[in-house]
Amino acid sequence: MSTDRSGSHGDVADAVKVDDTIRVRRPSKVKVLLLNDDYTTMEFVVYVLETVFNKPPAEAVQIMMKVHNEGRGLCGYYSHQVAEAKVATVHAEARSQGFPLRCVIE
Ligand code: TYC
Repeated sequence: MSTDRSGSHGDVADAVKVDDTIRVRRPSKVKVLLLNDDYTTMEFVVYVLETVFNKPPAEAVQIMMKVHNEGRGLCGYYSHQVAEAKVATVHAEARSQGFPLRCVIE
């Protein structure tokens, strides 16, 4: 059985250009994490979780304590663009208050 559907005009391979470009697929959502340090106050971290990451107060305290005890904790999953903006907001607010708090995308 023939697979040549080009009619009587010869070789399909010569007539058709195949677009075999491999495109990069970035994950649609990324993790945003807070990291522990010895200087940022617990109150400020809870404030950040409530205001930047929209966490209810009890959950904000839980996440803050997890970061404090385990070194890092999940703030949420966001598009890469939103995640970058949240990290920038956290760093700007922390620096404005003199805290070294770090927030990262993973
Ligand atoms: N470890 C800090 C303290 O004892 C509190 C803290 C929690 C700091 C979470 C950063 O992401 C953090 N004051």
